[in-house]
This record gives sequence, C-alpha cells and structure tokens, in this order.
Amino acid sequence: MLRLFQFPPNFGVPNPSPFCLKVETWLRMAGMDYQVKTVFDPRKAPKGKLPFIELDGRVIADSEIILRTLKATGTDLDAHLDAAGRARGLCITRLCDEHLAPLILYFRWVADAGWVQTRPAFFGKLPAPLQLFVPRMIRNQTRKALRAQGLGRHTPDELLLFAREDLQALSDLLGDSAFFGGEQPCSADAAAYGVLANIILATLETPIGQMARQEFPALVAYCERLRSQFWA
Ligand SMILES: N[C@@H](CCC(=O)N[C@@H](CS)C(=O)NCC(=O)O)C(=O)O
Repeated sequence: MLRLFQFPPNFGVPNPSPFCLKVETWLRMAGMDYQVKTVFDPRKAPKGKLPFIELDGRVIADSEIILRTLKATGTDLDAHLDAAGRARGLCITRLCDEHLAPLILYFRWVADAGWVQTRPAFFGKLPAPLQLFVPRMIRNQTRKALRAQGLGRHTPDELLLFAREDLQALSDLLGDSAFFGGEQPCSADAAAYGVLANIILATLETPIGQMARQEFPALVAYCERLRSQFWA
C-alpha cells in the first residue's frame, strides 16, 4: 500500500500545501489506492519538506519525483499526450510549482494581512510557551527563503502583477477544454489544481484569491469541476 505523508487539511481545502494537494489529486485522478499519514513537522521529512511517500519499502520525497516514480510503475496520466502536449504540461507544472506556489507563500506568510490568518490556522493549537517564538521563527525562515529565491525582493503590487500574468497564461492555455490534458486530465492538472484550489477555493483571503475569483471565471469553474469530479 502506498502511504502519502502530508500536512493536515486547512483553509477549507484538502491540503494547504500546493505540493501535497498536487500528489493526492494525481492519485485520485489515477484511481490508485493510498493511505494518508498526517505529518505536522516537515523537519521529519527526508528532504525537510512535504509531501513524501512510502512505496514498497522505498521513501520518495518531492512531488515531481513522486509522480515520476508512480508513472514508472505503469500508471501514466500523460499517455494520451503527444510530445508537444507533454512539453506543454511540463511548462504548466513548472509555472505552478516554481512561480505560483512561492507567490501563494508570500501572501500567506509574509504579507501582514495573510499572516493574521495563517498564524492562528497553523499555530493556534500550539502550547502557549511555543506560541511565543515558533510562529515568528517559521515566518522569518519563510521570508528569508523567499528573498533567497528572489520573489521576496519585490513589492506586493509587483508580485500581484506576476500572479495575474500567471493566471492569465493558465486561463488562455486551458481555453474551452475541461482539463489542461484536453478531454481527460494529465499530470499538469494535478499541479494546477494544487495551486489553483489554494488560491481560489481556500477560505484564507489573499489579494491573489480575490483577483482570481473576480478576473478568471474559467479558472474558478475549472476548480469547481475538479473538486466535484475528484474530491466530492
Ligand atoms: N519541490 C518540493 C516542494 C515541497 C514544499 O515546498 N513543501 C512545503 C509545503 S508547501 C514544505 O514542506 N515546507 C516546509 C519547509 O520549507 O520548512 C515538492 O515538489 O514536493
């Protein structure tokens, strides 16, 4: 049995981590059996980040390496795509994982309006002495990581413009199709749902979420379609 190690649900979505939600959505799209193991502290993960899986005694970390490994076992959600379709899927996945996900992180952890919602949601149940320093420490680590990555050096308005461009690109690429994979989902749909559900369906209010809901009705409909098809 495949075991998926990930954060618990939060913000009204199955997982507040785009990467955990991506892997679990992929497993559901593929119809694979799995067991979820909740982890609260990512420092216990093999690479210090979630998700990771256990499969046939092997421990595999990182959403992309997990999906690549699962594909190698014979379940390929991208089998219906030609080379250009697979390349397009990879570009969509990289946009979601490497650009939109850090933008979500910024508006949750660094921007004050996000932090006043993130802090109680993630740390509200911590014992009182830990409340004093753990949330601030993790927020500072996140701020430093985003500065090192580069996006954390920009103003909120500049970041929001990046987000708008990303969402416009996703909306244009989706067009009238049900999925990024066309009539049936592909791996890029799992990556897209991981970030889009966290932007559009999450109860936490962020400027990206407000913008996405107002300006990108096709992406809102996409999230609702995937939620009812794979998460109802
Ligand atoms: N490249 C990794 C990224 C995973 C990742 O960034 N996970 C975040 C949650 S969204 C995490 O565990 N962060 C904890 C930390 O950095 O301390 C993947 O695709 O799985």
